Amino acid sequence: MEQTFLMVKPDGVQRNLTGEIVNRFERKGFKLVGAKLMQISDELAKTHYGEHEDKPFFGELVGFITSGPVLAMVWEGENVIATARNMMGKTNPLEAAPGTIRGDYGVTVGKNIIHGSDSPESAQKEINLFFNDNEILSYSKQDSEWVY
Ligand code: RTP
Ligand code: MG
Repeated sequence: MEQTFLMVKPDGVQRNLTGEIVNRFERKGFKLVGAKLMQISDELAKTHYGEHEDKPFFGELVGFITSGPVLAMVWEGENVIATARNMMGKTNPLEAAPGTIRGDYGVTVGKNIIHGSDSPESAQKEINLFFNDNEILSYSKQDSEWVY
């Protein structure tokens, strides 16, 4: 089953939005299979956001993501990668639709509450970067085909 890496960024943790965000993905029907509250090191942040290293906002991005605890998570379900991106909304909260996480709670692009993998390749890479194999659990919730 498809898995994605989602992370409540430091602003989401500071603003007490972690429960709200977990709630949205649970209610949507996805399954939480890994989670940890952690403070990201400079090295991990630079690897995670490596694709942006030449961008003018890279320093600010790394500084922010390492500034406080984040909730790193692995979620599982059919099409969870693309669906989670839709539920997050556009990168810039100004353009994110109401009803999305960034549309409902974000204001500025630099502090947009949540990260989510943008493709199957980045999901695999990011899950491996943040989690050991034994930190991702395999379990069933209900004997049903439509509950992931
Ligand atoms: P993320 O990787 O955090 O899930 O966000 P994303 O895919 O929607 O956006 P991406 O293009 O990967 O950008 C990564 C993060 O960099 C910050 N950013 N700042 N100041 C700026 O113009 C700017 N542009 C991007 C955002 O916090 C974005 O989430
Ligand atoms: Mg991205």
